[in-house]
Amino acid sequence: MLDTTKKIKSEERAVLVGVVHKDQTEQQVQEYLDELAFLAETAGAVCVKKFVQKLGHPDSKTYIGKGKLEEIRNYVQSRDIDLMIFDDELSGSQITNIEKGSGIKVIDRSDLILDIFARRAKTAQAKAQVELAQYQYILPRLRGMWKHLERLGGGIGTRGPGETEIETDRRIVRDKISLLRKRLVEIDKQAFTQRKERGEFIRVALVGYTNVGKSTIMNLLSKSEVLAENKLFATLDTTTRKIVYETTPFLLSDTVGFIRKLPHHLVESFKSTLDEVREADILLHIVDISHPAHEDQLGVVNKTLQELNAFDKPMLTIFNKMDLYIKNTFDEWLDESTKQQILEDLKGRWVHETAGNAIFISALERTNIDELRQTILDKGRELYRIRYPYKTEFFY
Ligand SMILES: Nc1nc2c(ncn2[C@@H]2O[C@H](COP(=O)(O)OP(=O)(O)OP(=O)(O)O)[C@@H](O)[C@H]2O)c(=O)[nH]1
Ligand SMILES: [Mg+2]
Repeated sequence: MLDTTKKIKSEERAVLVGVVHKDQTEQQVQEYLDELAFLAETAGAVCVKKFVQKLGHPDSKTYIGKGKLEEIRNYVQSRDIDLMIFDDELSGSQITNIEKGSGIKVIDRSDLILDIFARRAKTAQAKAQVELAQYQYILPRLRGMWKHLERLGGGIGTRGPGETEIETDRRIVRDKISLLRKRLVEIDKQAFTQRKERGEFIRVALVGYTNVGKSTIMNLLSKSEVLAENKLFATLDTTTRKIVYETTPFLLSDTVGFIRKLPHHLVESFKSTLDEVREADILLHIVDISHPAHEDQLGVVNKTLQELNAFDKPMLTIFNKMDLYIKNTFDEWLDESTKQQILEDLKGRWVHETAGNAIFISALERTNIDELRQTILDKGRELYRIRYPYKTEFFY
């Protein structure tokens, strides 16, 4: 009946579909599709082509217009394509209609992200969180997923045997959801007790868009070996390590990355993993300065932090991948003083926008890491002094 297992098989050939809405530019949508392609590749698919359509209003039945759907159908049928991936969220009936119109499997961005999370989840907590989000995603789409309903013909779909089966499925899904919620409450209780035992440590959390270098920085600062790779959502579970800088102990946590249009249910169900962010004393917001959309990414992260009620904490913004930025921006003809000027302007702008709380590093080339450590230490000590004035002597 219900299938929450992998949607994408390895090496499946996919086409991507994006819509330019009223308030968007074509270039923006192309960037979104680049990110969608990265997501699809992370899930094991091979992206063959991107289709874009400008639309005032998405079609209620097929999301894109009939002509576009026809064009895509002609393309996929002659080229052995397995899968169509939409950048926007689709309803259950839209998925069914597009599948009928194209003859191939259709998924949307949320579904793809859930699929990646499901593959990446290792711990019991992460698995339960992803499963919960998957069932919540499925619940309003059950009707569309019941393909055999089509055979019942028009007008009958709201009653008869199909409806009973949908109701049965809905009940099963609701039961699953409440079971998973209960399981997560239990896991949360244990995690809460563990976190309480951490006492007076200053807690620092690495946050940021996915693939910006959080785990690489975690490894650098804490000598741990968290998986860091050039794929989206390499990290799902929070890892926490104790680090001591000049006798001041900190707890440093590496957390799951954010992305634009993160399925709402996923944020909801990952709230407990993100407790580490909510309960942190200091946030290290990592930004990949070499990414063309880094400003958008920074905005997405700040918005997600607001949703988590974690935006009002002391924050240091770390602009990472400076090596790549320099490589991408400067060509060999540019003279040294112009390069310096460009770098100073860039840094000046961000130092201003973050009220002085910005730092520029390359985790890969280990540039400016000592300065980063010193800044974390200064901020940590400042907090410790405010919080435990009577104990401060111990550290100095
Ligand atoms: N050029 C360059 N690459 C970097 C730098 N820091 C990290 N990377 C690379 O960026 C990729 C992502 O790094 P991760 O540390 O896994 O990023 P993350 O933010 O933990 O990513 P997720 O856990 O997937 O959200 C890896 O291939 C790193 O080697 C840097 O300073 N320069
Ligand atoms: Mg990571």
